[in-house]
Amino acid sequence: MIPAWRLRAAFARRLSGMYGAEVPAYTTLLEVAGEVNDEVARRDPDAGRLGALARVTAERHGAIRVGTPRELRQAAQIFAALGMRPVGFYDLRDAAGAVPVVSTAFRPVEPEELARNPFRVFTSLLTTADRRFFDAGLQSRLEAFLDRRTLFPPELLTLAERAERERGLEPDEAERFLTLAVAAFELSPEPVDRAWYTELARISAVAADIGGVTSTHINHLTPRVLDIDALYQRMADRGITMIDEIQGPPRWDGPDVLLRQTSFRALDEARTFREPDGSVTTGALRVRFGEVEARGIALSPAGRARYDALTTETDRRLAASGPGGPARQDVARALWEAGFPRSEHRLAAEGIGYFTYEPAPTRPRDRRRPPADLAGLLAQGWLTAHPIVYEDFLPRSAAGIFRSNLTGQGTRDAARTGTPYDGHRLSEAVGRPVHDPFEIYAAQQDASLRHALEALGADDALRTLCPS
Ligand code: OOG
Ligand code: NI
Repeated sequence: MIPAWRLRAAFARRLSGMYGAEVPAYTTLLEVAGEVNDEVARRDPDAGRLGALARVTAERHGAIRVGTPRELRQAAQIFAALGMRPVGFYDLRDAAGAVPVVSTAFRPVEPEELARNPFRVFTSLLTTADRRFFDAGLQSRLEAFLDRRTLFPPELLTLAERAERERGLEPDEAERFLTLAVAAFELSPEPVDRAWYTELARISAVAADIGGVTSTHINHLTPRVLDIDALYQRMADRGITMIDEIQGPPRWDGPDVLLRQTSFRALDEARTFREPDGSVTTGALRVRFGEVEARGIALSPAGRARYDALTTETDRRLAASGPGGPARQDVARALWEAGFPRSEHRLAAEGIGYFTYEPAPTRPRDRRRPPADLAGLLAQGWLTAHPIVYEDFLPRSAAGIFRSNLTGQGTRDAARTGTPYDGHRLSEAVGRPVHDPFEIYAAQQDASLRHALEALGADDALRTLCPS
């Protein structure tokens, strides 16, 4: 029996092989990411602090987009076979350069599963009922088109159900499952209906990418790198233009938190089109791109609020200084130096970041009793804190990644109201609970803290820090 995590690791590997064969710039990205990771591992004895090098080297995320709740449920079934569950709700319809989708990310949830292989897939659902984008007539033609297509063959879904039920597959079934699953995310050679695709592209390139064709595809695959600034420079040296900025927190000498990402734009790929007169022609579409990311420490809601406030203040200062002013990174760095905890220790003590806790190996041996607050427990050497890696995404960065790959602004009627969507409604669409990422990190942190305090016999701290 091949367990879910081996299926997941094999799926990520095969998808990466397929993508590299079809998108050469992705192969360059992997080479450069590998070089940079090896260099960081050689120079920095702490390189493995946010994930063992073996995990980081194999680590990827991908992204897909689907059109209907039915398709989303089927995708969820395939990911369930791989031990991946929906986590987080992202609404990208309101961000600058809005796109008509709501999203979640399928990923492993348990720490041991993440350590084995953390493969995740950012998955977006087209919001066909959103009147800001689609009028009633277009909505019904779009939904009719989507209802007629089959993204995932029945055999694939049957194998996925079995894999989920039995927590794995026999080797020959696993082979069949993986072959079908990778094929379902390849770019289809099927001719694209020119008139239909163009009609949707006038509204949004994302709407056309999802609803203008009869299949789905992985639109990017993202390796993880330990020094994203070095990678950015080296890609430029190799002649591959990345988007203007690295998204997310600035580079600074405090702790790495959340997620920093950058991408190269989608490149022209030859496609066949069916023209309105019925003839088949060749042309090009830009739908697949490449991205790379550096991951940092997961932040608590308080930490996230601090991050959001710093981002807003960075925007405000940049807007105030106008064109030709300082670079975003420099403005952000100055603000971070003044307004964000500069050490892991302070991130933990202030409840800004998530950590797992253990009794310190060299804790005080005198008769002192452990204090009842986290700052004291850390400062006096009772506990050690190990950072929990951020395993999720950032809506603003995601919108930036979408936007950088759109041609044209599209059209959106801001005067109309959108269909309300939240994590709960998305759970109904997926047919499975969409997990709250904060709850996952907090549960891991709290369990480790309780365990550590019990081992120390720190009763006062247990009562204040772990009330049950
Ligand atoms: C997904 C974009 C979001 C990320 O890393 O934030 C994303 C898409 O383009 O479909 O992958
Ligand atoms: Ni991405």
